[in-house]
Amino acid sequence: MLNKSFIRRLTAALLLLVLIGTADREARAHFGMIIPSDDIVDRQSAPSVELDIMFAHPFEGESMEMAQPRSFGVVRGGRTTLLTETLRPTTARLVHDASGSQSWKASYSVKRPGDHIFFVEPEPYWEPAEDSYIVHYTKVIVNGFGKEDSWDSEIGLKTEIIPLSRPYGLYTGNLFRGIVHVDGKPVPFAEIEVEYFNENGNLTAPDAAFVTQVIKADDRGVFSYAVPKAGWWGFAALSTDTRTLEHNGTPKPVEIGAVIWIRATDMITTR
Ligand SMILES: [Cu+2]
Repeated sequence: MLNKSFIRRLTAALLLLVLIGTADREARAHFGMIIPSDDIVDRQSAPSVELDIMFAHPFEGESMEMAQPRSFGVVRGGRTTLLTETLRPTTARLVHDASGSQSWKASYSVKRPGDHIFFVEPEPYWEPAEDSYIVHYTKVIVNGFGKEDSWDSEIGLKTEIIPLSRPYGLYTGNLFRGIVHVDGKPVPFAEIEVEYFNENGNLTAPDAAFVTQVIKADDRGVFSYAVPKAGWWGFAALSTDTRTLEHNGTPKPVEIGAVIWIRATDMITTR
């Protein structure tokens, strides 16, 4: 027969496991994602760009439910075109998703030369593990037909990473630099989480610490990161909004993230 103290110790041990499990979940980084089918559109490639929009843990290959975004659009030549109506719901099935989560898809036909800055503003996502809402203002830049005119422009998101390195046509190993803004002003010593989109799930982190790389901006809000592998990389600069949002009648903090996705490509040996 089980005695009481054994049951008490067992309960305590189980509780501890649950707590460790929760802490582990909290530590994992969320990323708003916009992954285009290509970062460069030229005469050889298809003029239509397919964009996958989701909310996920990119390295671990797990997605979260994403409500219909508040806005989705593209800025080209200083003009904003809202494309929210073109979003189609789909189911993200990342490699470690137990079941698929709602995500979004769009296709955009690139007609004119120039830099196309795609952006998405999601609905606030309630994260019970962090007792906080999360809003990731996410962007990606696709170049059209070689005209490099505005990849470094600020498009006026609440919080935004403005690239200081051209964010396409990057080689593996390049140093990517950017500046973090909130309300149009630099954020000194901003914290930036960096994660690789482990799309096929064939990469394993040697330790949990490798999943999300963490860097800090300098006193002017400028950060840099040497990209170690070909593929898509996400940078999320995180701040706490001055506003709060109610959850079940209680005001809760809102984590705002400025997210940018870039792609690194290996050099090609022709012979
Ligand atoms: Cu999550």
